[in-house]
Amino acid sequence: MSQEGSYWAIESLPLEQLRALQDQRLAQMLDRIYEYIPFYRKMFDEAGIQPGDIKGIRDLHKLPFTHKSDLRDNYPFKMFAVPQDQIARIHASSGTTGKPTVVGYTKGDLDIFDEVVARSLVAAGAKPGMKLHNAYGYGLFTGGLGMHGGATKLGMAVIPVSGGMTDRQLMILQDFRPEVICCTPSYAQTLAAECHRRGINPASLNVKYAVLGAEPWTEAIRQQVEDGLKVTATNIYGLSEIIGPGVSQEDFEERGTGSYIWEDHFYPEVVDKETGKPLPYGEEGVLVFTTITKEASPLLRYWTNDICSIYYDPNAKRTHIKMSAIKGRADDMLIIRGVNLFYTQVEEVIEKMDFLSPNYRLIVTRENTLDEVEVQVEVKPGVDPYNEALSQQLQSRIRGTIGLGMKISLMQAGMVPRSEGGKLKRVIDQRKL
Ligand code: DLL
Repeated sequence: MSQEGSYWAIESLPLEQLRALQDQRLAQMLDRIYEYIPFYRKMFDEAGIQPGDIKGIRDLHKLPFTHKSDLRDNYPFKMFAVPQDQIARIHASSGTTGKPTVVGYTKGDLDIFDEVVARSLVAAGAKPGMKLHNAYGYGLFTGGLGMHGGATKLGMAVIPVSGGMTDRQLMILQDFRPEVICCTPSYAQTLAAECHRRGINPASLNVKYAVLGAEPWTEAIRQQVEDGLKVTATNIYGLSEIIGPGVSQEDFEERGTGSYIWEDHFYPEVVDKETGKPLPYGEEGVLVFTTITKEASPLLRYWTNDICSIYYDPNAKRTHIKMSAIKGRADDMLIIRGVNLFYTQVEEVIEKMDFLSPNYRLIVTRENTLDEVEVQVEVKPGVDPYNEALSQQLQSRIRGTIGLGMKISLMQAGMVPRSEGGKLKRVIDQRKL
């Protein structure tokens, strides 16, 4: 069987067999973490539970969550479940405060990483023999090396460009003629805008597929990238703690219907943000993952803080569960004058107004005790940014849908900072400075 064929076998496994596989993998994982990770042994003992009491995935909800703070408390290597000499690679994700979160990989874990990224690339439209322009950063960040390994495994040629240096990226896109590009959605916007500015006809490039992730994005950004680079753009999701990119991926023929979670490796739950109770399929809450195959850094019920829903799609090609696009992170939620706000809500309003581009940012300030949000957003070419009526239109639409008054600053193209390659900061919260 070809490699793609063997992926298909697992991705189309009937649900009953998938559950049996998950149950078996979970049992082995629980035994391992109880035996080798003191943090988990203590957690089980304190809860009065033995690994054998958990009969399968259906009992997972009886166990406590693991939080990012637990990883920090066990910094750097105390959550590893294997001896140091079996560690083949170490990645780390830098938080906004304090020490980074450290993740170890055995050789076996790297094989899983390669496999899930290769499967994601196939779902995104890539094929062996194609070239991948990899503009995710190489380094401790999992994006660059993660995509690299998966593409190599699939039989692609990797161009390890890494992030930044847009001039060089454009030259490589033109001269090396890769069929697939991967980068953050905001950087794909930058590349599309630069092509336009320099008069490079995107149809003259050879790129057909864009695999975009590492930050939230919307259908408006998809449209902008697909039109601007003449590609089919899909969403790739992941986080270092669980493995890196390749935890879930959208199929290029099922765009907009959610991303498949590779649940033979990462078992997902969505739980209530306040109570931690599992929510029914389709309801929005915090995404939680249990890694059922990882050796070095296995995690039980890891609280990702990402907000989305999970559901089985009856029209899907594969049997695996899907997740909706991430709305934001629970800790990214802004509280403005008592109203909860995700920046993606403002983005959804912006994308419905045909005089605006999806290049925007929010500046949050506090005057005495009053929170203020300024929406800086670029108008489309040919639109007058000083047109008061347009500002007012946006302002009243935001007030009507979100329930908050915001200051509107319409801007000319190029005024809102662009991604230089990494994750783009859409919110500048000056209250915290
Ligand atoms: O961002 C891994 C990755 C690399 C994913 C390349 C996709 C592509 P971290 O740096 O640990 O890992 O950040 C993980 O980024 O919890 C989400 O909040 C956010 N995130 C990642 N992918 C998406 C996505 C990588 N497709 C954190 N949509 C996660 C929305 C995303 N948010």
